[in-house]
Amino acid sequence: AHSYTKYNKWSDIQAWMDSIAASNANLVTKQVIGKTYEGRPMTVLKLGAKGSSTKPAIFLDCGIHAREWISPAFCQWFVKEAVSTYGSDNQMTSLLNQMDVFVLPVFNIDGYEYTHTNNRMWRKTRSRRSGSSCVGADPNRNFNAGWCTLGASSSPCSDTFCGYTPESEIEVKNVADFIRQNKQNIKAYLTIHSYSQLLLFPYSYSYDLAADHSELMKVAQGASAALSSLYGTRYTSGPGATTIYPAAGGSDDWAYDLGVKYSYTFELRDTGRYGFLLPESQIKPTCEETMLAVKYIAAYVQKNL
Ligand code: 0X9
Ligand code: ZN
Ligand code: ZN
Repeated sequence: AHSYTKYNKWSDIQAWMDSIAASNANLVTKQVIGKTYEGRPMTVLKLGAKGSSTKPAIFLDCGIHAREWISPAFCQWFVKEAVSTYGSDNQMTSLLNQMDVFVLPVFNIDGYEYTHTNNRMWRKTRSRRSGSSCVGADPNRNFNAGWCTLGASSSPCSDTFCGYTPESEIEVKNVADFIRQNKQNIKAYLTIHSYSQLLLFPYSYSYDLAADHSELMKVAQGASAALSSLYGTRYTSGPGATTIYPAAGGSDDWAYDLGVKYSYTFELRDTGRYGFLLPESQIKPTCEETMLAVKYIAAYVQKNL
């Protein structure tokens, strides 16, 4: 059964999406953006007050990497908070009146399922190709942004395999197509990973500073301060290449170069004590503090439309 304070398996997340969309029809629409390699439906929940025409939007995804279980937990938490505080929380109400938030709760569903059934530490997709017995590519090395030039491997057996071509992974292609189709409206791209407590922004495929570096840094520092205000969790902000490591083919750099200025990668708790195996007791505090950072960025984007 589904619980916001447990790590839910895919079938429970699927049932939860049906149920939260059905019981909040004024605010939530389900949209399938394609299927995974193994045929699972990639479902985006569009959150926003209905009625008016197309609104500016934020795209939020979770679960690009299969073993980072706190990430899908956050997307579920975000949807819960959105529907339960719309109409009472002034910021959430104003946000969803003026903007839409597209939430993809699990990007790499096949990999996520595999971590529940076979190998808890799996990272990649589950695609296969004749010629190699190794399975999957790293979805966050498969976007068309300096693809496979830096911090990625061209070996199919590596955990950071960049894939055979940019967007060779169907999950990456589906998300990239969706963002391209909606790029006029999408003002921010937020992607949730773990772990290390970092708030990263472009670039990771290059040491060059982004054209919007100062503004991206200012917003990241504001968001980190908001996050820390709840329990004192410390975050570091900065461009990916120098703050974590150089690595090409990531979704954040790709979205930014497409024209989505506010492009951020979160690396949630912790800093390594539990790593990917973050205890379920930390789901609630992690999600509550992360909400403050995401809402900070959303408010900034909304104010600067
Ligand atoms: O290496 C990654 O893809 C991310 N770290 S993780 O431990 N979750 O795998 C960091 C991504 C930063 N952005 C880019 N490299 N574009
Ligand atoms: Zn990751
Ligand atoms: Zn809350």
